[in-house]
Amino acid sequence: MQRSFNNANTPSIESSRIAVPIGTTLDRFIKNNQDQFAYASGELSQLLRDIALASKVVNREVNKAGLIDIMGAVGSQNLAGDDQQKLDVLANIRFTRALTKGGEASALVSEELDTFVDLNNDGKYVIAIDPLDGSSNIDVNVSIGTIFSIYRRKSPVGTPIQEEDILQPGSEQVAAGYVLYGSSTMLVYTTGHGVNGFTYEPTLGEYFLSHPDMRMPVDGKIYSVNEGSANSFSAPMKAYIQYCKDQRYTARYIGSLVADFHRNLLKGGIYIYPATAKDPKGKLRLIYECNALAFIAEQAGGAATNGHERILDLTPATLHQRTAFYVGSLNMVEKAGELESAS
Ligand code: FDP
Repeated sequence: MQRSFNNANTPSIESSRIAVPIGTTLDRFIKNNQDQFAYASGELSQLLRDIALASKVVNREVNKAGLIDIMGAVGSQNLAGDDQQKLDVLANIRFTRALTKGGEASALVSEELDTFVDLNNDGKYVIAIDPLDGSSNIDVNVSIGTIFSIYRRKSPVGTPIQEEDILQPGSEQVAAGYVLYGSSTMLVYTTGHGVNGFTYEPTLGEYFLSHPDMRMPVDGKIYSVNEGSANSFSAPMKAYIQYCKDQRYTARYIGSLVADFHRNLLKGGIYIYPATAKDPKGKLRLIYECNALAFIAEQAGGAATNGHERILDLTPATLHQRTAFYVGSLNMVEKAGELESAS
């Protein structure tokens, strides 16, 4: 089948494979691979380290969520209308602090903030982040995650941040990743040269390379979708679900995007959040949820679309724009797309 939905165009993932022994720390890995970055001046490396550091702090809080009074809603809602959980707020503070201190980032977009923040510095990068995704799972001890995207700013350094810096298509990402706070904590990221996963060793306080050069199986047998909304799915979407059942695929839906994505990345599968009656444009946010996972999926050999178009080709019109999201194994995403296009 044509790989029309995977335009990753990586300098051959084969050739960019790096011989790295298991036991390599994240810091060393970043340092050893710094020359792969298009503009290798060390600032992007520092941002990745800052993200890793903040994730360790958030990991600590997530792990003791049941022990102290940080669980439950804080009483306010973010712009998207979600109840803000205390851990969401805390994660937002931790990541914002870590990412703004060093001066590498000149602007920050967060799910938890109504508008973007112009950091008024000479940083070359713009960060989009969902500090704690899957917040409805916090109170029930189910895996949650952090999602991040890093872009280079377009407007000249030293001038105010412009819309063009913030509303960039996902294809402009220079790095993206996620942290999964699960049975173990993992950081998975790409800089456009394949995908690597690191597992946190809490007693040493270090991430170690555990999943070098991650590849998503081209075919999978898992479909992840909230079938409770199936009555309001489009006819092609209903047809795709029926197709999955006819193929005797396995249904697995945690309802926590990073966890569902990660499982499908490892085992092969598709995650779908389509348009529904409640969310006619889809529920997930393009800039700080879908773009990062789409970049990772493509770099691992998978694909991501909105049912019709490649996610990474979409130019956002607004900060909190939503989109339908089909992400996972290449053949599965293409099959779902074929049904959509046939309608
Ligand atoms: P949540 O509302 O818990 O924050 O990003 C939003 C998200 O979770 C995803 O993590 C998850 O996959 C999806 O929404 C779940 O939505 P439904 O409950 O509508 O299935």
